[in-house]
Amino acid sequence: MNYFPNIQKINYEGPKSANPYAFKYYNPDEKIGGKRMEDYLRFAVAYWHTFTEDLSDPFGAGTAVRPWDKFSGMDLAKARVEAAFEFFEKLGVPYFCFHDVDIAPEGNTLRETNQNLDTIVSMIKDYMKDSKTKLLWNTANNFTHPRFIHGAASSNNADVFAYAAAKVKKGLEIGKELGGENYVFWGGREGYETLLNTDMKFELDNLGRFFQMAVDYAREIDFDGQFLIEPKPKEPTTHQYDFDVASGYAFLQNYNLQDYFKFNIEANHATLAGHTFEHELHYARVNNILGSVDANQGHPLLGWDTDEFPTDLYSTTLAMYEIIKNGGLGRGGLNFDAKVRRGSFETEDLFHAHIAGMDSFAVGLKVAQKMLDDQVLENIISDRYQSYTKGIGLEIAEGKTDLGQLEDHALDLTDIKHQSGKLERIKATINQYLLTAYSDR
Ligand code: XUL
Ligand code: CO
Repeated sequence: MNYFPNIQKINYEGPKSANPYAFKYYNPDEKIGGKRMEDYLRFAVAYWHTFTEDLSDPFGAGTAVRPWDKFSGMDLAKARVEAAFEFFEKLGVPYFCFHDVDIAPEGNTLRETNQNLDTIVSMIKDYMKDSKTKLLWNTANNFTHPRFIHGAASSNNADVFAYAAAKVKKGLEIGKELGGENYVFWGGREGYETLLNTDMKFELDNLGRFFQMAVDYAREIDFDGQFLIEPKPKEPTTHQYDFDVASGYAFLQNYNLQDYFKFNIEANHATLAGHTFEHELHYARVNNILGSVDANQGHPLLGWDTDEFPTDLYSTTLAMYEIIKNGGLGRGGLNFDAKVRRGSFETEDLFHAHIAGMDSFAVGLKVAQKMLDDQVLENIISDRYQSYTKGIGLEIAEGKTDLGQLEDHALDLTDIKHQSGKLERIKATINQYLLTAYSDR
């Protein structure tokens, strides 16, 4: 069956193309920094936003018009698989991601749910044989169903802890079956609403035990996907335990799990935490725990997770700067955890949205690489810290000083010289790089 009959394969046509169904900047075979763009960016389509999402919001019903809407139950799940692989093929995307509930309907028992999953997973596996699109990661949805009302691994109810653990067990088996490169934990309900009825220490200990069991089971079944924690500070719970990368890293270290996990960093989650996207990427990079990225953007005027497709070139440039400095994302990728707006309800909008996102990150990659080649920020930063390259500064940096020695240095200091941070000049330079990266065409 042909779900997108009016759309042919999306090709690169260059910045002057007026064809809405062409890439203007994403050129998979173009080499940037010695690597093919496709291999650098490792884009993934998020099953939930592209094939399951109906675009409903808290005030209104879904608006999405999708050619698979006429089906229901397992027929719908199968139609979505067919549509998904046609979409991947036409977009030429190397990866996809899903939650268990995205690909198959839940049954009355977990046993039934797992049977549904088995049917769809074997169908996906068949489709993957003839497709270049691979599984970037899968995950268990331990947040939507009402059973997770008080959390999953952090629930006060032991039956729910067991249910969530069983779903992760199945998820790891599916990840292994489909050759998933990573396995994600986003703790949707792993947090709390009020301390008035919460034993935080016990919930955190349980969360630690839960992750340890997942690590042990992956080892038992020989699943070698990279484990990723996806931090988010709030929504749906008021206080999420994995608030941001720094708090997630502290948690992992507390429970001796730091060797088994990296982080899946989502732009909109970063801004919800009061950080920039690049802050989270940078923090993870310098601690060697940058695993993968959920590529989207929030709305600057709205304080929740709007999951918009990334189109802000300034942000994609600074994000790609971090990713290049990280030496790429390894087994990770750029997953479009992004949904079209409620008003963009036509099927074709799914293509426009992904083209926009892929082009935006391609621009980011190219501009960031040029800036790195010219050592723009590196020179600014090394100049800014030059006081640590000689004299007392060098001794501090080499760990050779103590408070007494520093007091000797400081007691009679009267003339401390500063240099300007030059932020405006730096931003003007970045604008120049952004505007000239394609001027040679
Ligand atoms: C929710 C979110 C999830 C995770 C996977 O904000 O980002 O879709 O990416 O569970
Ligand atoms: Co996400």
